Amino acid sequence: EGAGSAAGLRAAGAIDGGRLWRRLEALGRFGATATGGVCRLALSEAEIAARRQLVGWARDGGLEASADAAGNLFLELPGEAPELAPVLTGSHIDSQPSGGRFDGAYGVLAGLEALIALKEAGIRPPRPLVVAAWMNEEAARFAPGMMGSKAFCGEWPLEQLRAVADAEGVTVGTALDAVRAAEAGLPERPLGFPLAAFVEAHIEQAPLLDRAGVPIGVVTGIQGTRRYRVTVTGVAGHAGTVPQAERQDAMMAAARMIAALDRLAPEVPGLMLTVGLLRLQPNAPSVIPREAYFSIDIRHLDDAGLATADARIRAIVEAGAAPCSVRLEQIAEAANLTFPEAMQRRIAAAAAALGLPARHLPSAAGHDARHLNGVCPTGMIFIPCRDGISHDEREWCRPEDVAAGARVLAHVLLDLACN
Ligand code: HGY
Ligand code: MN
Ligand code: MN
Ligand code: MN
Repeated sequence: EGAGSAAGLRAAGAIDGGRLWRRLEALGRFGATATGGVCRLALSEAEIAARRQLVGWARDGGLEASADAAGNLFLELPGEAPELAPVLTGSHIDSQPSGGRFDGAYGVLAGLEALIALKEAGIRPPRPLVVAAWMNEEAARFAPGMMGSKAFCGEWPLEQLRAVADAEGVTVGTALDAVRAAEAGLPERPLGFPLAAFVEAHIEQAPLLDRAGVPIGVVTGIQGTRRYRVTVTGVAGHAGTVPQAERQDAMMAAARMIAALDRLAPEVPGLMLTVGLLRLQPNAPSVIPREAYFSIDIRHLDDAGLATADARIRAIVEAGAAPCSVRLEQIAEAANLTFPEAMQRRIAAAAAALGLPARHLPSAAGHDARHLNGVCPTGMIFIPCRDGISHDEREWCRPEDVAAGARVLAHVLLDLACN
């Protein structure tokens, strides 16, 4: 499989693991927190500065940079036959508010390293090779997440994307215009262009590879998910004077619902259920809350499990509302997906060609590859992260795994770019 595999070995051999590791550390300084993590929210000043650094590294390495109207950033190694559809790799550089320096950034920097290594090895494949840094994968500032890749794949109109606002009322459109102004010299690409294939390298964000001591994951698919927002509306009042029996306390109604959701999770085997965001209005200790707003994030490796949980969640929210009122809004839904066997085989063959142990596994976390899988042959390469910890400042990887994943990526990209 893969006409380019001899050259693929050369490309993998050209990977400079030390440079990749130093760039992961350097990118981690954009939005660095005082306690060793990263807070680099989508379209924030920190992300704009990080994008500028990526463009600088790409241009120093002889690549071309561009961006599209959805704020996706592209770094390109031109091919011998520029009219051919490119092979795309990449991930995201926006983070959770208390994230780590590997989630997302690894896939962008491993892709950059692969393209620069190819250039340095004097390898110029027929197809162009492009690295994407997708806009707003994490949904930490603007919800839902994976906005940039969703718009790129034609699943979301740009106007709708631009209208989404963050908790301060700043819209994606306003933030995108600020990024555009900061990147005035960057050529613009059309929103969405034909692709030969997409491969995303990412940390596993779960402990299977790390515990098994296996450096490469051949990702078989992505777990299904549904995301909700619940708004409970009560009546504000003085904490000391409103008799308990007369209260319409939005916090206590939300607490009843969340306690019932906590009991639901073990009743649906395989269900992952998270209430990660809770906002009270007016959020003052001596005022009975008039509004409680919270998130529900469910995941399940079986679509039927998601449907069962969905029905139970709706019943729980209704049952817990009185004497307040409640509105449940589903903001995202994505079924379980399986990546094409041919892409899985290519990744497994590349790991084997490089003498790297590999394990097939599904992704429990969501990724932009979900959307790309709808428009072109798509695959993912995992590397281990320590104890599977992610979406937390303790996220960490071994330098040898970081380099190994980039070598497999370079091999796969070249194979794809030669076909
Ligand atoms: O939530 C997710 O699964 C993704 O990592 N943002
Ligand atoms: Mn990620
Ligand atoms: Mn993430
Ligand atoms: Mn008072």
